[in-house]
Amino acid sequence: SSLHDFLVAVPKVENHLHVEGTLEPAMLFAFAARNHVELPKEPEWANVESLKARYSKFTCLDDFLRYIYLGASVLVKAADFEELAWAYFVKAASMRVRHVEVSFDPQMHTVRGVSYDVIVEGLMAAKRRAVKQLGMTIEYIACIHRHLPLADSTALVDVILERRHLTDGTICGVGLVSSEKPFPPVMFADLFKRVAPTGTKLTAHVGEEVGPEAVREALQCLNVSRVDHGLTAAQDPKLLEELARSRTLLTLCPWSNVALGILPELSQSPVRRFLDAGVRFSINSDDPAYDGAYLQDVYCRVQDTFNLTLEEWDWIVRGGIEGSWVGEERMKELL
Ligand code: ES4
Ligand code: ZN
Repeated sequence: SSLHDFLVAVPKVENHLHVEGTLEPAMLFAFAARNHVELPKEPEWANVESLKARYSKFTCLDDFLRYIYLGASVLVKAADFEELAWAYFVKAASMRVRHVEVSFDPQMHTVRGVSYDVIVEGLMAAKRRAVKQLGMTIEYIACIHRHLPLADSTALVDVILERRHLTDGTICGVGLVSSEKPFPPVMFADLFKRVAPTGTKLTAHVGEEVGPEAVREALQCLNVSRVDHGLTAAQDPKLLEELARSRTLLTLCPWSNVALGILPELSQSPVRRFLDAGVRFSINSDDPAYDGAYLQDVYCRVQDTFNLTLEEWDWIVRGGIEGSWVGEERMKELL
């Protein structure tokens, strides 16, 4: 369409991107070899092509999570995290992404003996390079894993607070990720209350597989200022009204929803409903190496499916910028 050139050229922000979700199979196998990490023996792990073929058949969030966990097992040294994040930043810059809010999953690595400090060392090195060499801005969001014992998440928050990473610019926000189904937001209310006084930004993955009640619960019990996915909010007109009134950003990942089997096809994404309700949302890639689409692809697929107008895209791109966690000066540059 005529908007294709615009969607390539427009400066972008990405509010919802997991650094572990940018691990391409080729890099996965290379890291496994150099770190002597054993991968599963199943035939789907034979090579890049067989693994990619399996990624194209995810059946649900938990099915995907099994693969991102296995993939992450090859990340061992600070240099691995640096190389992973740097490769993504280079790709993002080529898609005219000017600012990224990068989620990372400390517990995905600490559970297998990689220290929090090693992860952060690598990620911060990549950030310094991207700021200097690519002129991007980057903020990190540390995500708590809902499926692990609460004591494990408490220990993570202890370390983050001890390092003063929420106040020294290392980490900008705290999020909540992994299996949504048996782990309601209220379970993490006390933990979120502990980090809130630092002024850190708060978000949570909700309404991806669970209904609008999970979105309400995250807003009420966790006091999040943003909602990751929030897909099922579309089922609740009153909630949509509240989200529109409070200008809460939903970080939609429409292609991820299709890739994980949460939506049968892209046309089922409630993009139109959110636009009509005046809800602020952005379009994001989530886990592009696993979902098979980077931000530029997602923008184009959404356009091919919904044929949005320039005004509608302006609302979406502007929403991501105005809902982003950057200072006033940087926001003016991005707008
Ligand atoms: C996720 Cl733990 C984790 N990592 C990456 N993407 C996710 N989506 C939901 N949970
Ligand atoms: Zn996500």
